[in-house]
Amino acid sequence: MIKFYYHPSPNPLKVALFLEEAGLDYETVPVDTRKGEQHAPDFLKINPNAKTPAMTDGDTALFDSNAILIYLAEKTGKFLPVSGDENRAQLLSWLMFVATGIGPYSGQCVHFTHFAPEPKAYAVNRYSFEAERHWGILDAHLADREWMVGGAYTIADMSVWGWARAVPFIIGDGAWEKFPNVKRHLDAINARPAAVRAEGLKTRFEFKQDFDDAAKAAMFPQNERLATV
Ligand SMILES: N[C@@H](CCC(=O)N[C@@H](CS)C(=O)NCC(=O)O)C(=O)O
Repeated sequence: MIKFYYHPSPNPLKVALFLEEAGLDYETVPVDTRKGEQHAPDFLKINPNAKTPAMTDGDTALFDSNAILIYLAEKTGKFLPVSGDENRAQLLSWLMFVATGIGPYSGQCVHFTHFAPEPKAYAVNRYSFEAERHWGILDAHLADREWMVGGAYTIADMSVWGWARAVPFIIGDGAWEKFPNVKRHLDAINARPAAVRAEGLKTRFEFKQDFDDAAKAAMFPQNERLATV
């Protein structure tokens, strides 16, 4: 039985979508990152990086959303072109573009725009510029195609979906006027029953909502050093 370590945020949502699309049997284990559960010793044995998502499949443990998507796609033979297919090279390129560009720049943009202390103008400018640039590349790519790669719905689309849901929070006012093709792609996936079920997972658990000092200490452990500088 697959155990899926989950928090209702962009990277875990990609994996929830795959599990639902593929109809796999799985147990959801909530990891409340605002309570610091990502730092628990038992969780660190599965993901030493102390982030969600993570997964166990029998004796196999794995972490990082895009690694999990590839693993599940290979395990099931779904949503990933076979080795040697030209579309597989394209898919891996776009998947890594989301993993190393869309995700980190969007995450840092949110951090500096919404949570960092002043002064932050330089950091906000850098990360909002890079987040917009990355979403602009995706928007242009989606302008003349329905799905990310090869005319079929794949794990590249699922990976984009995890973050696309948060675009208004990342980019701010007028986000969807800037990225209409990303919005069309998001709406198409949102309309899928598996996406509705993946989004609905959060209603099964009570995650901490307060972003109080304890939550900030759990999620931004670097701030501890500021007190001593
Ligand atoms: N590269 C990782 C990033 C994982 C990540 O940043 N997860 C966030 C949720 S989207 C998290 O668990 N944050 C809690 C923390 O930073 O303490 C992946 O794609 O899985």
